[in-house]
Order: sequence, then structure tokens, then C-alpha cells
Amino acid sequence: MKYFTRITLFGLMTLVFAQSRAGDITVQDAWIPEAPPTAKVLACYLSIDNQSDAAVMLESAASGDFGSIEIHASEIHDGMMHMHKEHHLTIDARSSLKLQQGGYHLMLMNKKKTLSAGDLIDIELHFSNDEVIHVKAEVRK
Ligand SMILES: [Cu+2]
Repeated sequence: MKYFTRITLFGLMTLVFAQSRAGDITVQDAWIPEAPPTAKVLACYLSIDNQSDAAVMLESAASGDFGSIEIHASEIHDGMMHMHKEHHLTIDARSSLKLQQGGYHLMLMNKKKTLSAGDLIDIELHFSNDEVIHVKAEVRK
């Protein structure tokens, strides 16, 4: 029991530490549009703010609730929406980048459980400066 508490406390401290150390990079308003239960792939939107003096790249993302996560960009070609994979997204120094419908998004692949509105999904974001930021993305209607 004591061991378990210690692990939990350590986990919390690590999280707090990661977030405070990541002070220059903040991630806000992470959300996932609710999709039909049969959908295996979902999008995730969020905004990333980089208050440091150097550009930083979002290089990858992961979640225990999905097999993998890709970084995608959407664009309209001949009136049709297409998307393609990006290797990374650059957030310039002292600026922010918004992942939103019709633009950049995280593509959550191979869903492992049923998601419904109100659920909070843990996603970790890996940046080029070795920072890892944990976010809870809310599933919304
Ligand atoms: Cu996509």
C-alpha cells in the first residue's frame, strides 16, 4: 500500500514537473469530436502555444486508448477534402498553432475502447526539445 502511494505520488510529481518545466510550451483546449461507435479513427484538435525564444516541433503523439496517432493536414482539392500525414508540426518562437477542423489535426488510429461525449482521453505529445506534455482531450458531441 505504501509502495503504491509512493508510486502514485511520484507519478503526480513527474506530471507537475513536466508541466512546469514545459512552461514555455502549453497545450490547451484538446478535444475529440464524438464519432459513431463503429468509427476506428477519430480526429483530435488542440492549440499549442510556444512562449520560448526558439521554434519547437511537435514530433509525435501517443495514447493508451489508440494503436497509434499520426499528425495530419487537411486540404481541399477539386472540392474534396483530403488529408495527408506530416512528419512534424513547427510552432515558431513566441507564437501558437491551432489544430482545427479543416486544417491540422491528430489522427487517432485503431481505437481500443468505445468513447462517448464527456470522456477524457490521455494523450502525450512529444516535442523536439525532448519535452513531453500530457493532455486530457475531451470527447465532445
Ligand atoms: Cu486525418
